[in-house]
Amino acid sequence: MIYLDNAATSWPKPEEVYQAVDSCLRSGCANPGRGGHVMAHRAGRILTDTREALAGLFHIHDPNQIVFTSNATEAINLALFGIAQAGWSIVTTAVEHNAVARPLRQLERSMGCKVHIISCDKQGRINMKELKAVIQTGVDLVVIGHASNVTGVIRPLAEIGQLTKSAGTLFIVDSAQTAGIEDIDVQAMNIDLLAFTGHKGLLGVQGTGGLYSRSGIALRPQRFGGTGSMSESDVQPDFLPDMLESGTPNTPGIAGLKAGVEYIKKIGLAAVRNRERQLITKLMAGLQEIKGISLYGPRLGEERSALLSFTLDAMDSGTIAYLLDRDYGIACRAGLHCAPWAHRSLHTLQTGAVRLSPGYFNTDQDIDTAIQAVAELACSQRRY
Ligand code: ALA
Repeated sequence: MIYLDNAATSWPKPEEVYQAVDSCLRSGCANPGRGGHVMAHRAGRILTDTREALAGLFHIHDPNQIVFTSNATEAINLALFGIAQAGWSIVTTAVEHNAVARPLRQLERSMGCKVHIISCDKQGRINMKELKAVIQTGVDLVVIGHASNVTGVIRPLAEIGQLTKSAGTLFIVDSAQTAGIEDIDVQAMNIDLLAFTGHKGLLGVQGTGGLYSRSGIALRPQRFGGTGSMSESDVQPDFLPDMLESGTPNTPGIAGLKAGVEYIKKIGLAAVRNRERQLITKLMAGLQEIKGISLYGPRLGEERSALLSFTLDAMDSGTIAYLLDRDYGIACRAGLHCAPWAHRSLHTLQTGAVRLSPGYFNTDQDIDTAIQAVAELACSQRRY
């Protein structure tokens, strides 16, 4: 199998991740914070160490400002529903994933919030003039993805964070496509809330993720219950991380996440990113020579994350993905990628697109094979 669906979930994982999950389950997976015995302490240590590893990666001073969630979607929900007040003005962009779009639509319905959607160009780049002007009108919150899961465009977080900081606006970042690949510095970028997932660039397993909130931001819990702390009280603790982490956590998954973060730190974020950039550049260069192909997102030579979406003239995107899988053993994702706003901006809402997303472990040969496969499908497309 040639796996080119890393934007959906990364695969394979480093050997260390498999071993960490296995070892946790076999020898250390008691309930963290819910017992005085050595195995419970060992499990608690896994959570603490993982928080510290993540804090180092994102330049977070206090690891307890990170709470674990089951994915980026849960983290974004916790951030938005935990902070928004009735009637708030919220700004986002026209290429966001449904993980942002749907909670915002719900906030419009349930809390009368007003959502302003900033336009993007054909590459998916934000209209920064419009964003600046809207922020200056005095909005409450800006929420954007670091990179689009459809176009691969990377957003200028530092510049946006400067605008929100100057205006006193809260800034939430969805880093689902970038954590573990792009540099993220919550201090330098003035990020107030950072949602991340564990199973993509961080090379961990599904069911892991988290939310960082800047010290001083009081999020309303969206889930209440046991935390292992203050068990004498039937009132939710008011301190982090316990306040937002009720219920037994995914300790084996978090052990895998720690191993993934440590692996990335060992290789170096820049080395991971550079390798992924090489692969996506090679893929783009090859695909753009194919007659009848339309490529979306930044052009060759422009910065993009390691994914690209394309369509072939007169060939359904689902059929392309099916044939890539069946005839060439290539795994990719076709359709709308849970991002109808992005496809509306690209005018691919009716057709969808095929997305190829290499990861750190892909080889040059994988990319050559993918280019050849798409070229053959393009030649044969009249048959379908
Ligand atoms: N959000 C993931 C994707 O884009 C699942 O495929």
